[in-house]
Amino acid sequence: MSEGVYENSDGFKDDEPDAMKNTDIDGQLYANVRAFMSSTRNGVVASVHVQWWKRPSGVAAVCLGLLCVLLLAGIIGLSVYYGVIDHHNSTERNQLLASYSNLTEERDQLQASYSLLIKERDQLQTERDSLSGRLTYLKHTCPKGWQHFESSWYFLSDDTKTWKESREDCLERGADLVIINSDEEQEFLFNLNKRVWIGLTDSVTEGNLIWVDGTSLTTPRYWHKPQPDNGAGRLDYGEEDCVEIRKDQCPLEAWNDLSCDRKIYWVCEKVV
Ligand SMILES: [Ca+2]
Ligand SMILES: [Ca+2]
Ligand SMILES: [Ca+2]
Repeated sequence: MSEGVYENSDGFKDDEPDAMKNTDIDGQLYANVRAFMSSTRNGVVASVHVQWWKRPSGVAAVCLGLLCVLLLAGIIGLSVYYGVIDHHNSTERNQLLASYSNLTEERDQLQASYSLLIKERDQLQTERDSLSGRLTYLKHTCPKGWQHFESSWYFLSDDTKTWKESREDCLERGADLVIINSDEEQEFLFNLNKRVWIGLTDSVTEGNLIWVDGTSLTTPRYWHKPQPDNGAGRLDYGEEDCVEIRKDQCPLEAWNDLSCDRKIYWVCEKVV
């Protein structure tokens, strides 16, 4: 710095004091700046102001200042960083708390629904047991005038009607003329010891015997030979299209086709 000053020393007027000419820039720079400022030699003033940073104390001040700035920037950066992190964590924590609250509410609702379903299940089981008991009771308790055999109820009439009238009576009772499904059922009906109509006819198509539920006659069948003969051509018998169980035959050979207009007893069957 002193060198720069001395390079311009020729610019000083001869009548200026020696002290001013030999000014110790390092020690008294600022004290003499005003004196230089008042000089018309601006080049000297500019040189003094440009070179102050070359002093060690100035460099140290600059470094210290930069260090302070860096430290301040670091502190600010860390503060901002942790502030952002804290804000982020706080937001996540709030979201987790909200989710936890929602899950807790849903869990409580599910528990309430589960309890309600358990209660309804218990009620349905109770109703089922009650209905099952009621059904068992009804299956073993025939209405008045009916007989229970295996899985059906049977009504034996105490008067006589044509086949068609007999079927109408059964239908009014919520049943139909009996359909025979087994040897046991055939024997049960034979043991009633009456001539009775059963639910079998070929009135629609001669020779095509069908039950009242619309099914064709297959096995078993319990004809008394040579039945069915459709009247055997005798005019006094007429057309024989309806089937009876005769009481004077063998239990498993007791069927006979008969004129549907004859009036005999009948048996209704209700499957339970
Ligand atoms: Ca039957
Ligand atoms: Ca016939
Ligand atoms: Ca016959």
